[in-house]
Amino acid sequence: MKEQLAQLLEKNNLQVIIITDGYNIRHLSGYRGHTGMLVAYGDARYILTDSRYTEQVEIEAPSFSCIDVGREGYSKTIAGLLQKQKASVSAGGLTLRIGFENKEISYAQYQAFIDTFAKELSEVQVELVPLDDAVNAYREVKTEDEIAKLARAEQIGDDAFTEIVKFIRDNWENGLTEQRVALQLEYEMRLRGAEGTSFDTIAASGKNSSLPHAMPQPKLLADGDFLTMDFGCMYEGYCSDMTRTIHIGKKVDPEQKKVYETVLQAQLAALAVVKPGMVCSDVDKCARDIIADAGYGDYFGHGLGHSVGLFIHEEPRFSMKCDAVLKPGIVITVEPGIYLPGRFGVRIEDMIVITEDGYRNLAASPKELICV
Ligand SMILES: [Mn+2]
Repeated sequence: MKEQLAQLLEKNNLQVIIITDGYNIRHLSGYRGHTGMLVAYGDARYILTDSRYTEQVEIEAPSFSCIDVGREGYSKTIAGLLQKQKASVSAGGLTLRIGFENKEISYAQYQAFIDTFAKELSEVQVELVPLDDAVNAYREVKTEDEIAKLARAEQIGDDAFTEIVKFIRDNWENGLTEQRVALQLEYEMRLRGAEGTSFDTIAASGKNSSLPHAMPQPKLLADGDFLTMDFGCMYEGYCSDMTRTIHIGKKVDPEQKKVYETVLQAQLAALAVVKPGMVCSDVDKCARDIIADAGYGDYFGHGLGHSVGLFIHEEPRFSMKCDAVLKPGIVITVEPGIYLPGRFGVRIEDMIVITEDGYRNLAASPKELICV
């Protein structure tokens, strides 16, 4: 199959493409530094960066030529490269169509492109062409190698969860804060080879658990609390994501039990319909209907899930408005929740990979309610 950059140039009828999104640069070239731009035209492939990263580019993206933009800056360096390209297109009286990542670059950077190209390439017509999601689309279906890294990242999360349950069981009665739980989770993941977290770790107990994206507080875990832990790590640049809600103390009140069971049934029902060909919004609806039927429809506001890869939130998503169709190789979360304001919340999340005939769950941690 043709190289993705060549496809992007051809499909979008571009003479030049400028990639500014760090994850897309990594995907297309291998370069992991987040400072730089990728520029491609014809057979030319460049990574532009500054002196801090030039050696890294040579190691990670050996098939690209590295240019240190130095004091000249990005726009002028690109204009300099395009002088050659200009000669070949202007002969035919064409417009130089330059694809750029309109959803990613800043207004200031866009303005710098416009001004610099107008000045430095004044003899040709330059057209900046927004790429929208054209590059991201290539990241939706993961390769075997990417799936292996995502699976390893999720496994590190599973192992950290096993450890954290023991840690909480042994320590909560002597005083354990949400912040301490978050720290311990991160420590356990790092200990197992994680490069870092894939997002800010959530450890939310009692009333705080009704906030889907709560920040860990110096609040002590208390008897009767639900504790929601949503966490993930980076492994070789790939993210993991999982959530488990456990109960502090042995006495679960009937409504806590009902909410937990409803979220679990919603998650299992969604998983049961997941396979290639399913429309994402239909999978979301499957979980949402169960939560609504139990009377909690107003308390599940977010989407059912999101894809995961180099970045923690990718497309497609399990949401009411996503009409994408599932394909083998998509790695996506399934994470219904119910959040009762001022009271408590529950979320259960697995990360799965779509296979030829269904899915494989990359998370292995138990989902029956754990009471510590
Ligand atoms: Mn998630």
